[in-house]
Amino acid sequence: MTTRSRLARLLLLGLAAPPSARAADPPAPAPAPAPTPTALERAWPDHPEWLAMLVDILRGSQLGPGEGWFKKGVAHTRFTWDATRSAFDKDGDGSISRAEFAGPDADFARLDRDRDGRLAGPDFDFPAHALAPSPGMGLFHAADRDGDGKVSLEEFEGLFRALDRDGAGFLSQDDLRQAFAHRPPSKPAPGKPAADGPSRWTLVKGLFRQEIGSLQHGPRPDEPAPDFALRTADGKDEVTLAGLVGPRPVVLVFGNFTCGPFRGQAGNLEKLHRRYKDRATFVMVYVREAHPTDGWQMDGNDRAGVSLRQPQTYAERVGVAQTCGRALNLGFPMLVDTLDDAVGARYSGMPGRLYLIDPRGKVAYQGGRGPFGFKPAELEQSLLLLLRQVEPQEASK
Ligand SMILES: [Ca+2]
Ligand SMILES: [Ca+2]
Ligand SMILES: [Ca+2]
Repeated sequence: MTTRSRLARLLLLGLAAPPSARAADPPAPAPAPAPTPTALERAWPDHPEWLAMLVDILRGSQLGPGEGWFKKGVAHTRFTWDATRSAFDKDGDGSISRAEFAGPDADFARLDRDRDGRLAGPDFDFPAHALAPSPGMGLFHAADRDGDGKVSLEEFEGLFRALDRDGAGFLSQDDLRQAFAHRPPSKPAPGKPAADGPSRWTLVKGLFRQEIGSLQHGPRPDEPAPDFALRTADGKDEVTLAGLVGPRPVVLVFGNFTCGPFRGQAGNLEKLHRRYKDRATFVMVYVREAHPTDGWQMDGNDRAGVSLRQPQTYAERVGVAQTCGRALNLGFPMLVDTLDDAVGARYSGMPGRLYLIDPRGKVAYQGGRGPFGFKPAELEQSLLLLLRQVEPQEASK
């Protein structure tokens, strides 16, 4: 709270005057030094994540990947390539062979992401951010017409028909090349916001309402995962993290309905759950809306029919969580965070984030801040390596 009140004072002073006036102000009788982004950085030399975000917002950033706290709020895992190589590479040749791994075939195959028959550094490289454009992402978004994060057969056929404009009954190379050509996003001129981008005020408000993310950075690997007690979306049960921690690792999924990129991950999350549901416990924590109509509204949400204000009561939040649950149809339980965002703030779970908790109740993997750091495949890698440690050896085959 001290940080917040200090900051509120600085902000009120800083945003009240245009930059030119601030620069020209004499030191007296002005009430306080002008809080330019540089002055803010000087006031907090340890440069916490929220400050990186605030400073970039004040400098006109529209919060793309690699800006604001996305520079700092990256994934942390116990299972880096170096740690994994030390544990498994017995002959010291710089890679892990199938025999050196010794776990189940299916696990080795999932870990060998580049499918060259061994585990090495490139298997531990992930795209710089979760929304990086690619032909596959273009195809996915064109096909997923109902926006539930999964492409059904009907949707795939619908896309085929849409692309087969002349009704030939087949698609040519050029049809697909043109439909999914990589087009770099148009960037606004330096210092100028995008024409349809959010204003600085909208972003500052979203920052301090913790809609665009939590002010804290969340627990890191080997730190105890903070316990919590939350009710399920159907209101029937109260679930504690302490009660979930046991012989099986726990996967915590933070997300909310108005975060389009989170909805787009529903298929990835459900596949992950189906693959490991007998070996790990999955639970979602429903958090504050990222893009309510009274905050940083998104056109994409309006097109998807997801337009709602920030819930003002717990019952209202539960209602939105239930709607989200029906739309995304995930096979694991959903808990709803309290209206004061107690759990989302503590875990830095807004607007979406992934955690892996080990059987001692400690964090094994903390995903990067959503949406750019939300990478189910990256969590899966840490989960597989954790399972190798915690499952009985006789399970190997
Ligand atoms: Ca080796
Ligand atoms: Ca490999
Ligand atoms: Ca769909």
